[in-house]
Amino acid sequence: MIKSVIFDLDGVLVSTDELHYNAWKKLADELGITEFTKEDNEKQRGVSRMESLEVVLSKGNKEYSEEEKIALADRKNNYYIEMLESIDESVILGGATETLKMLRERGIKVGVGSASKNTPMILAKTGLEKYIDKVSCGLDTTKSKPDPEVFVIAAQKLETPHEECLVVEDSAAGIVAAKAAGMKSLGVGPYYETLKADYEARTLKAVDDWNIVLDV
Ligand code: B16
Ligand code: MG
Repeated sequence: MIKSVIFDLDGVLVSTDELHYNAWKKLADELGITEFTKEDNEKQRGVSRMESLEVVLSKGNKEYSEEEKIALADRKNNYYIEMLESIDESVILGGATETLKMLRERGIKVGVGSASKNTPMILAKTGLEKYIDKVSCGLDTTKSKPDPEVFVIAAQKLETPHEECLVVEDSAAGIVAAKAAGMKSLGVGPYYETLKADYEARTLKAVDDWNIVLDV
């Protein structure tokens, strides 16, 4: 039986992907990269900030040093944080709050396992933090998904054996990471049918039977 559920953040509990896109687009425009599109933004789903920067730079033809790349990623993050200042509960995805409340009522622990270093700010701004027991995010990790590190740290904090953890993810890299950690997975989001998760649903609201997913 599942004792802890570990949620990815962006694309699962909240929809901040549009803000990420706008911040990267602003940086791309400043660098004279006009080819960066929403389609490229899909490749940034669930991947780290530095890997996301590479997606943007691959659309231009200039080489940057490591130092310059760090400065560019910082610049984008400042734009993103500025945008995060004005978010509220309206960015919470359908069914997320209800699902977190339902898990609480069932006595199941709730964790977050996200690549984002801005996780604490997003959880505070949306008010979701009151439903979360433990957070593992980009501030805790040295490796990004598909490495299982972020979920392994979440399970440690939740004090739950891996086989009793369920990971909820919207990215293929996240599902690979969950499997590598020996955890069950639920794939959601626009690509849920292609993620190869143990269970799948378009959104958290669309999960048919939580008893099956939670192995009750
Ligand atoms: P930050 P998740 C991921 O969040 C985003 O999907 C991805 O687009 C972003 O690059 C990554 O966080 C890092 O975010 O720049 O805020 O540290 O899906 O893992 O919750
Ligand atoms: Mg995600």
